[in-house]
Amino acid sequence: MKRALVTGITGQDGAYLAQLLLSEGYHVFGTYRRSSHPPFERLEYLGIKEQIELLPMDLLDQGSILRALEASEPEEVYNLAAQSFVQVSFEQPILTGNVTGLGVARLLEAIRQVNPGIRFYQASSSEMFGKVQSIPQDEKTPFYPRSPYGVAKLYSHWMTVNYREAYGLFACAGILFNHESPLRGTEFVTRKISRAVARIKLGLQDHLELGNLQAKRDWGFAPEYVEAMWLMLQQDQPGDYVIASGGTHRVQEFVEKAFETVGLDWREYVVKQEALFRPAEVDLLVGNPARARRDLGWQPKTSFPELVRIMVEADLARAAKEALSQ
Ligand code: NAP
Ligand code: G4F
Repeated sequence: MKRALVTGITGQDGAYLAQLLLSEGYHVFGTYRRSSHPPFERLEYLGIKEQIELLPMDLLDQGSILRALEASEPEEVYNLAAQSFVQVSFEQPILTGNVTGLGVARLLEAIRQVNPGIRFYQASSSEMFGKVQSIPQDEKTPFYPRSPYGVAKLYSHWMTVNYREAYGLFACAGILFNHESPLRGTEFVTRKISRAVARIKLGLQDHLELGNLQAKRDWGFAPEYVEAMWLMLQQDQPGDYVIASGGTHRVQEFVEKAFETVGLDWREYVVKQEALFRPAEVDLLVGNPARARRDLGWQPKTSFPELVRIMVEADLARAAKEALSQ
């Protein structure tokens, strides 16, 4: 039985990746942070919590990283842990740099010390392209991050490349474009929208406050994107890959489609809120996943309208339960 350690298993991607690894017959270890309330909601939603061996670990604490590696003795480590919310990175840039940037250096050092034969996946981000230097973006596009989060991800990306080149680690960076699902955090724009649409439809909420509706994102479906992470670590050689849908849509299009799904006109409910605009914005992201298609045999399957529908329907089911409990 192969052994994998997933950091950030309590997040959206961690939950879906754990599900995939279990289905591939892995012994799955996952790390969590101490919290005043249990953070395992997503693993419970997928019905897999009991099949995972959970270990306490914080990317800010080197000792806890070493202990998690020693306890799990993994062949593969997937680093999904991060302060991952761009908006918060403007408010907490130092923390974001420490967790999302330096945290990866801590983990790479620990792997080098404990077992340099471990295969390592780093969750790099299309946010590193920021003010994009070409359209579409691929593995050769120069980076120009526009947020403390993007800058931190760029540091951890290059550390991953550097540990591969300097020490021969089997280290891969997946440069993933935005991927969403019913398990997306409610602070990210797609889930904020799908949740609000469902709650408005059922009379639990009367409006939705949003910032920049003109930004364009390349949105895909998260369960498909974690397959690409796994595929990267199954190759003969390590490498870096752009994972994207290849399409791009304005935030406003997501809003329109989501309200359309429940037969409402978005203009009657959406309120523009200046405070939700970012100090520096990423205006346009659209990725070219040709290398992943060629080398990994990976390609996206879920279309943009399907993604919106999946998310709104899941939130309608949640809102119906909420309405019943009131
Ligand atoms: P997410 O839902 O925000 O999950 C982040 C995970 O990191 C959570 O499990 C969180 O734990 C954990 N974490 C936060 N700070 C930590 C710390 N100091 N030590 C240890 N764990 C910590 O993010 P996601 O959407 O699943 O994304 C997974 C990874 O891919 C992240 O690195 C993200 O930056 C990157 N990424 C995401 C996308 C996307 O569109 N989703 C695109 C590109 C890259 P708690 O549950 O305790 O908060
Ligand atoms: O959903 P978002 O917060 O995602 P963002 O900033 O693109 O970051 C996500 O994708 C990255 C990959 O490119 C990941 F690395 C990162 O971890 C995260 O998963 O915002 C999307 C867009 C932005 O342009 C934002 O300004 O939506 C715009 N937006 C407009 N109103 C809003 C809102 N974003 C949020 N979160 N909340 C709003 O009310």
